[in-house]
Amino acid sequence: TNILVRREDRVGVVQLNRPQARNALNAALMAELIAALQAFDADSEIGCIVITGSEAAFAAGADIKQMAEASVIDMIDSPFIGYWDELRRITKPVVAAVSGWCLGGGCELAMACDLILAAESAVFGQPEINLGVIPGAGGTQRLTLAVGKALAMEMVLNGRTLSAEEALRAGLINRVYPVEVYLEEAIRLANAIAARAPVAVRLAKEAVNASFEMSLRAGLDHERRLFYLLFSTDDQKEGMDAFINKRPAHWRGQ
Ligand code: DAK
Repeated sequence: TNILVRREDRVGVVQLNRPQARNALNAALMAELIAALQAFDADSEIGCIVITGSEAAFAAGADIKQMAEASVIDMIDSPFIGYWDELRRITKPVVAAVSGWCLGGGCELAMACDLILAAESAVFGQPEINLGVIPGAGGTQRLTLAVGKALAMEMVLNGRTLSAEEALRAGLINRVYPVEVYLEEAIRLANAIAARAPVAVRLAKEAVNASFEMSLRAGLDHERRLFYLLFSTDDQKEGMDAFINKRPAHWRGQ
């Protein structure tokens, strides 16, 4: 009831759908979102996933009304936390298509995706400081890695927001489009990724994400092992044969 799910060729599209609350991420929405992402992740017809919101809001953060009276134990015991861990376990690429407000947990959700495409109307921020708290799902970590300490400090300490153009310049997002076409463009990009060799795409995502969590030495070793692993796939033989024989490759995902 809190999301809409559809397919566009080989792309699974999940639309956050709590317009009355600017798509605030309550536990029910997060449960539905994770279930939809896991279903697409397990579906061999799907090669890439898009998460989007409405034109007015991608998501205005975690649901403040649901959190307001919580104790520390309520927060620790809440299934809400676990849903964010599940997000990191999705193996297929996920594209965030962002328009309007993208704040707090909404910005953290977008940053947990692999690519972010935005409408010109998008506004990114971590305004938790205005509520007497700090970001809790990556807003001090992924944001800092993406935009650097100077800008991250202004956003986290003082609630500074970024327009889509500023976010693009800061390296937070991939591309900006007019609001009329941002979702179409996100689905187009997702379909282009979905048309590529499926196993290589998943391992490529894993390797890039590993760079955030490993030393350079360990990351290079990890990358090399994944590279070797791909020589056990039919798609590696197909891709290289197709190049040599000047023909398009036909990927089988095996
Ligand atoms: N939660 C609950 N309701 C929200 C909401 C939110 N985050 N944002 C908006 N709403 C509700 C409003 O209360 C209002 O409801 P009614 O009064 O109509 O019942 C309705 O949506 C429309 O909002 P506005 O009237 O305020 O609409 P405007 O267009 O004037 O303003 C706005 C839109 C997005 C600028 C404004 O609503 C706003 O500032 N919203 C709050 C933004 C915010 O502070 N976000 C950060 C929330 S804290 C964690 C994971 C995640 C998190 C933490 C930990 N772990 C895994 C540990 C995340 C924390 C957060 O995101």
